[in-house]
Amino acid sequence: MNHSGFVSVDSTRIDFSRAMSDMYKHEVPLYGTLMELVAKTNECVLAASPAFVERLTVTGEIHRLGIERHGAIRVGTAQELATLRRLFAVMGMEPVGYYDLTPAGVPVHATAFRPVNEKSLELNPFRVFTSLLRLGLITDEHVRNLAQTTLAERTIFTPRVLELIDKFEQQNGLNWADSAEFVNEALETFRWHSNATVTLEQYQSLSAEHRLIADVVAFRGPHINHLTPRTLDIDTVQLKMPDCGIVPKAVIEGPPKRECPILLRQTSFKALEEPITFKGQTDSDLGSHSARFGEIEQRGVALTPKGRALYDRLLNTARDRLGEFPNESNAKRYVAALEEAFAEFPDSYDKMRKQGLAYFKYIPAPQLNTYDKGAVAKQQLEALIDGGHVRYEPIVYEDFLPVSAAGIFQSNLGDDAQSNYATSSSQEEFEAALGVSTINELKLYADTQRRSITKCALALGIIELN
Ligand code: OOG
Ligand code: NI
Repeated sequence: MNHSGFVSVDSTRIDFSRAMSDMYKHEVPLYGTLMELVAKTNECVLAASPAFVERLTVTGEIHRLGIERHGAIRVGTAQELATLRRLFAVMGMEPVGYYDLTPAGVPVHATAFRPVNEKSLELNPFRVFTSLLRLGLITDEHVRNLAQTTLAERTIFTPRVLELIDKFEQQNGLNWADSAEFVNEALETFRWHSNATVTLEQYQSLSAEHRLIADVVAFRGPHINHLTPRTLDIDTVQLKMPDCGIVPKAVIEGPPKRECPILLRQTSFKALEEPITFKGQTDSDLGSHSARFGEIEQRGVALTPKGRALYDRLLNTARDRLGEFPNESNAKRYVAALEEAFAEFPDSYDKMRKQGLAYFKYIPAPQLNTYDKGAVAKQQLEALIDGGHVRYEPIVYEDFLPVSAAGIFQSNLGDDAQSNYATSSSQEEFEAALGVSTINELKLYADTQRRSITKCALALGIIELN
């Protein structure tokens, strides 16, 4: 609590992410099983590598290991998205990044609401990948009208949460009791509803246009569709899922396995088929819908624009070589193509740093005090690193990857959900709906790196360091 009597936005986010996790584990027990497998695997990795434990301790990450890293929702209107922005702001989560999934055949564009500063990320990195359906891409006029009128009739927020958002904005904070009430009320928006707002026939026509459209339009709200814990060994978890009765998607998205992980690798279990009562039906054995799944992620170092361009080029090379979307039947070939293509990406932090491919945080080393500061003052960063007076750690990538995200969507929607949209990306349209611009994620990493260099300079008594 700060001097104004308000709780910090971080503490509201911590409470919310815990409440969301409890709700999801209760709603989707298989997700709880996945969490246990992840926790066990993480323990094994830590037990086998004290050096790794030390690194995670230095960067403060050891404390946030067991916390889910992200969840995802999909909404249907600009109004819903704009209000979600205000709701997430109460928890210190801001829209970072713009992701267009349309080129990959999924008619949405998205952002991730997440904490932006280092301290907040360390306290709780929870973020929500939030997609907005692009209704304009629905070519069938009847279906488009049905989607629009159905969405216009729903309110995905409780009246009380809207009052509390107003109060937060007016006061610039919430007290403890309001924050607790906010968490409970906000949770309602993300709850699962087994009653659809449309008839089975309407559901089928929405679904025939794209399964995602049915998922967004046919329900009272944007149910959380997955939560994602962090694993330290994604390959092992992927391999062991079937032993625990979990069916994983065919391939791990993102870069191949490496010594020094980059960006983000993700995999998920297939969405569950769940019973639904459609409008006009009296029992639940007449219909079903699949939307909810569990995902895991393993994060590596954030890449600079140069590193990202190299990543994109190598990923495209691997995909071109495969010649089709990765799936069960070509999974082995895809992994081989990825490994072959990524042999070109330097696999050491030292090389990535020297070639300007990734972002790092610089830390003054303890032996600093024994050094003659007058002499240091004239030195540059590289010399200080070589001399052991400054060390560096990779800055973890906190964002998402559009090709990977499309792969996660796709595997949970079924292969028949592939569409081709002849359209260009529309960041302006998305930001107009959101009501603000999205934050450029690359700038955040560059700022973190720059701040760490400034801190080193201060500790060393140097005016400028480059
Ligand atoms: C979101 C899929 C994207 C990720 O981790 O890349 C995502 C969705 O299925 O709604 O969560
Ligand atoms: Ni995800």
